[in-house]
Formats: sequence, C-alpha cells, structure tokens
Amino acid sequence: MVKKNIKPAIEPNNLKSEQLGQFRDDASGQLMTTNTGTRINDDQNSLKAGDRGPSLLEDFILREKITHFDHERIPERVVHARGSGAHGVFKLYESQSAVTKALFLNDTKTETPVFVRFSTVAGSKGSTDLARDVRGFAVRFYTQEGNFDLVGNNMPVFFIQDAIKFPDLIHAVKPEPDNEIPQAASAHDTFWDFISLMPESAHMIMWAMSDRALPRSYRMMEGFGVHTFRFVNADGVASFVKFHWKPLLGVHAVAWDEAQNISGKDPDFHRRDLWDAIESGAFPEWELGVQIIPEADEFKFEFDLLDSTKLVPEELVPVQRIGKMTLNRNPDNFFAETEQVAFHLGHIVPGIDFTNDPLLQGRLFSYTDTQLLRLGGPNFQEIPINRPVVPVYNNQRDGHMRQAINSGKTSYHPNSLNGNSPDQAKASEGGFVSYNERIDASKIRARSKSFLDHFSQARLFFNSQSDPEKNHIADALSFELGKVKTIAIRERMLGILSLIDKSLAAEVAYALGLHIPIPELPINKSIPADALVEDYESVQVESTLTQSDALSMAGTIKDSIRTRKVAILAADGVDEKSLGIMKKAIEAQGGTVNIIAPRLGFVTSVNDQQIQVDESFLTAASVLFDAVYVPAGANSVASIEAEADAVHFLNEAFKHCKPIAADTGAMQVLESTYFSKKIENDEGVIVGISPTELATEFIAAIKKHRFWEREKPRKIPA
Ligand code: HDE
Repeated sequence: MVKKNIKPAIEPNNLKSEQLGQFRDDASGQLMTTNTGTRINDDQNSLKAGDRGPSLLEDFILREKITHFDHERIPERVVHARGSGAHGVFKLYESQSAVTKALFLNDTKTETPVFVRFSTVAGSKGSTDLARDVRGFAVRFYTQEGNFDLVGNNMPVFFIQDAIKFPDLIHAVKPEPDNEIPQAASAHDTFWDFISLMPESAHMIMWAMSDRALPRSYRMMEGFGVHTFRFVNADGVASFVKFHWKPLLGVHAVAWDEAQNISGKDPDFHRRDLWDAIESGAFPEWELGVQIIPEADEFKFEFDLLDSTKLVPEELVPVQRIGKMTLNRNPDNFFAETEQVAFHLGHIVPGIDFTNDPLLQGRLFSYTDTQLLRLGGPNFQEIPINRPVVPVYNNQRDGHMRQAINSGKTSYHPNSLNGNSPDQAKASEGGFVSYNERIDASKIRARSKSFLDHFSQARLFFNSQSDPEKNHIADALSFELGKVKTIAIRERMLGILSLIDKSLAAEVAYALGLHIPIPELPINKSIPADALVEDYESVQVESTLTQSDALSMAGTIKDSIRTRKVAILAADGVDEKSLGIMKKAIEAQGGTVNIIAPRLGFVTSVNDQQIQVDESFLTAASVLFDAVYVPAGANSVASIEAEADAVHFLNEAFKHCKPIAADTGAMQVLESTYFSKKIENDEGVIVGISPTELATEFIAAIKKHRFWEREKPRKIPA
C-alpha cells in the first residue's frame, strides 16, 4: 500500500504575497537570449543573402521574435475591458467565526494577500477612465484555503434580475453594431431603447446617472458584492451576507463637464492616480463591511434578498466593518498580472456559499467560460497571478500550455496504484461542502412575483440624495436622453422617470422640450410570449423607509487632504514666501503641490530664487487638480493675468466647484475671471487674509472637496 502523502495546510503566517512573485523576471544586467536560451548576438539585423539581398527563412531569431509579437494581444474582456490592478493585503479586525468558518475571516493574525482590479464596464481596453459608467471592483483574496474572489462593482445593485438578459444589456450599451459608435458611453439610442423597455433597471439607472458613475479616484469609491451571499459557520448554521468596501478617503466624484475634459486631457486619470498613490506610499485603504441577515429573516423585507436590483438599506441592517484592505504594491507587468487575472465568483472557500439569485447563478457559468476564450485554454489557473498560494492537487491533466509536470502513473480517482491520492478532503480537513439547502419546486421558467416592484428603491435612492446630487441626476438624464435620436425612446424614458419621481421627470422633460406621457404598464416588452400581462404589471410598493443617508455622498468622510492635488499658478517674479507657506502647509497634511507656469524649467522668484516648475499651462489643466492657489508677486501676477490659459484654469476650477485661494497681492488675477463678482459670497474662494490664515482656511476648504452649492439652483415644478 502506498503511503498517503498529504501535505500539511500552509501555516497562516507563511502566506506572503512574494509567493506570487516566484515567476517575476528581471532582465537588468542580463544578456539577451532567444526563448530557448540561446544568446543573441545581433538584434538589429535580419539574416540576408548579402547585405542588400532577400531575408532568409532560416532566420530563427527573426521568426521567433515576429511570431511572438504577432500573438501579443489576447481578446479583451467582453465587459470590463478597461481596468487597473494593484496588490495588497487584507487584515481582519475580529474573528467572524460566529457566522463563517472561512479561515481568513477567523484568523486575525494572518495578512491575506489580495489582488484588486478596478475597471469600467462598457468601453474597450484603451478607452477613457472617466466614462459615465459603473466601475468594477474585483478583489481576489489568496487565502490559506484557496482563492476567494469577490467580484463586485461600485454600485450595490444591477440593471437586470436574471442572467439571461445580460447579453442584451451589454449589446445595447456597447457601441452600436453598424458604425461602432459611441465608444465607452451609454448616451445613445440602443442603450436607452433597451432600458426604457426594462423597468427593472430603474433603480440601477438612478445610480448610473448619479455622481457615483464619475468617481474622483478608484481610491474614493465604495465597493459592493451586489448579490446576497451566504456565510456558513463551523456548526453548519448559515446566514445571508451582503459585502461592502468602505474607502477610508470617503466617496467623492468629479463633475460631468470635468469628466469629459479629463477624458481628453488624461484618459488614464484613474489608472495614473492609483499607480501614483501607491508609488508615493499613500496606500489606498478600504474597510470590508458585512450586513448579516439570519436565515430566519429571509422574508422579513419588502423586497426579495435574491433580487440584485435591490439593496438592503443600512438603516435596516447595519454594516459591520470587519477588516481592512490596503493596496501597497503596483504590478510589475500590466499584461502578466492585470490583464491575465481571471476572476470568478465561483472561486470560493469553505464558510462562504452562494444563494439562488438568478443573476449570480448565471455568473457562475460565465466567468470560467470567458477565460477559456480570453486566456486560450483550460490551464489559465497556472498563470502566476491566478495560482493560489496553497498547493493544488487533482487529476486534471494536459491541454494548451500546461505548466505542471505531473509525475506518476495515476490521473484518476479512485486508484490503488497511488494510495488513492490525491484523496478527497473531509469537512474536518477543510473540504468544501455545499450548503444543504432544501429545494422543493417545479422546473419552471419564470420570475418570482417578489421581484416585480421596480420603483420603490429607485425612489428611495433619489429621495436620499442632496439637492446638488439630485440636480446632477437630472442633468445626466437630460444629457444622455438628449443624445438619443429617437423621440419615442426619450418619451418612454420620461414615462419611467415619472414612476420614480414626478419632479425629476418634469425637469428632464423640460430640458428635452417634451411632455411626459402616461406610462403604460407593463412597459416591459420583454415579458414571455405567453405571459399574462396582469401578472407582470409592476407591483407598486411604497418603501416604508423614505430616506437612507448611506445612499448619498453628501455626508461622506471629508476630514483630510491626503493625496489631493493642488495647482499653484506662478511666473517669474513670484513671491517665494507666499508660495512657500502654502506649499509647505499643504504638503504637511499629505496633499501634493504642482507649480504651473507659462513654460517648463524654473521660475525666478522676486528674490532671485529658482523654483522648479512641474507643468506648463500647455501640459496642465485645471480638471486634473482638486484646488488652485495664486501666490503674490507683482510680475508673476501680471504674467498670469495676461495668460489666457491661466485665467481659463481658474474659471474652469470655479465652474467645477473647486476651492480657489489667492494671496491678497494676487487679487488682480481673480478680478479677470468670470466669477470675480461672486467671490465675496462664495465659501470656497478664499481671499483677503494673511498667508498663514489663508493656508489654514484653504486646507479646510480642500477637505470639503467641492462647493456644489455654487451651481445654479433649479426650480422646475413637479
Ligand atoms: Fe460580470 N463579467 N457579469 N458582473 N464582471 C465579467 O468576466 C457577467 C455582473 C464584474 O476585473 C466577465 O473575466 C454576467 C455583476 C467585474 O477582470 C464575464 C453577468 C457584477 C468584472 C462577466 C455579470 C459584475 C466582470 C468578462 C450577469 C457586479 C471584471 C471578463 C449575470 C457584482 C473582472 C471576465 C475583472 C467581468 C459576466 C454581471 C462584476 C463575461 C453573465 C452583477 C468587476 O464573464
């Protein structure tokens, strides 16, 4: 009898993210070789018959290089193609053993390595970061019991309730098939045609049209698992769980006009922001939150926990913060890590399980299927970024690009020739046992009636927004529907909006120059062919909760200026004291300062000091900064005032509701702006005080992020 060779489970503290780095390749100081290790003597010239003669087929170096190049691209993700990744760690605050037996949620000593990929959904791989879109927030935990992927978004609900509608949704939002226009935008006919026929998307549309769709930074977004998952503890007791990520920098957005400008000035804005923050040591952090719902409470809510178009309001079930994720290392190679990472919500560990949410169930099929195409075969789990940090043993064999050299004669189970190994793990040995859920049902294609209220949470979301946030939603809808060419689609959407909020519908109708039609229920043309219309009429529920503070970004954390970018506009003759005091004060609080001048190089201060310039007005733009300051110095001020781009810089910063400060000696610049008459009444424009007071007040203003009240108040009657 062959002795079983069961390796001990990995010791928690031996888990190091470096384990993932065993494949890292560093060519520094090395000589060039072919892929088979032969050293290359000439990488400049192909082999020819004479120096002016034809190239020779024999040139194995040329052929190997070109062949590899020809195959460099792999298919981009069909959705979430545009993304940025980072490594980090997750540390648990307190054992969650009461609700889950997952070791990484029991053991407070282990730092679990993580890899995170943020993304947009609709655009291609090279599209702008600042599209109005949902953001993907996919986290892989490399745990002691295998990989756990929490593949979430920055919005807690989704457009559709059943996975079978996903291809339709994505076909509708992607560029239109005849002319492949527009890129990374939902503002076009096919998207709104579909949405206007899918009332179940009403709640998600409110989120997608809100400021949540325009994050200031990946570091300033919440994340959500969206579906209801299940936790199972060591005694087999299950509870429902909703996952949340809460950013320690708060949840912040940019303005829509700003987003469109950033897309031109720096389409890599979010990618650069994440990379730079990690490189500078300002590691982004999120707390992992859970909402736990005992099984017994499954039917206690006005909505169905299995319906992904609904959230569980934090007022009903508080979010408990159970641990912290810190992103502390940039990838070494974008392709090897960020592009090849293959997330899947079926990557799960004992203690966590699925529910019957029909969207979740469909996803369980889709992710592996998509990797087979994208990564070219069944061995994608062997790619370094996808390997778990624990050993893998099974009888799967061969296939394209197999890395493992499996030894021995047996690749089947049961076997006697290898002592029946690898053998199955008992639950006590960490074997995954699916939750034993009782199901007693007919096989049926149908939607549960408990899924048919589509408007109450859309209304709850809208009612929970601050006034500026409401205005932004109305503006976003007016913009998006304004880009739709088919009037009937615009009108149908107005009908849907009127079921959410009449004043919102009225404001959008006003902007579109249309009247609100009486919505016909069911608006949903996608009901099954033989269904009874009455069965599908939207069940109108009035949520007992009328407002939820957690849904608004207005009350978010505004206590720091860490990693915020401040522009200082200067030219020759700048007063170095006025500049220096502000720069020092901002940097002391973790903000970053860029000196922007008419040209690159140096500016010479009024006392002949050379001050390094970071950007010129040609390369910089106010949309890439959080705040602007103009220091004193008569000549500097005069040059800035005469520089159209500098005045535009200030005007744009004001329009985007950003804090602006000017030394008393620089007031003449502000007088050349369009907002000169509004300065006195504006909380976010700080002028007329001593340099030290100015710095203190300016920093307080930057902490607030934006002065949205600057925008025109709107009064469209309901
Ligand atoms: Fe995905 N989704 N999705 N999705 N999804 C993919 O998998 C899919 C859904 C999400 O950074 C694909 O590897 C279906 C909800 C993220 O690599 C694909 C349905 C949520 C990412 C796929 C959904 C997500 C993806 C494409 C409806 C939030 C990027 C490439 C049932 C909870 C992960 C890939 C990364 C990617 C299918 C709906 C999040 C095609 C069928 C809901 C963050 O498999």
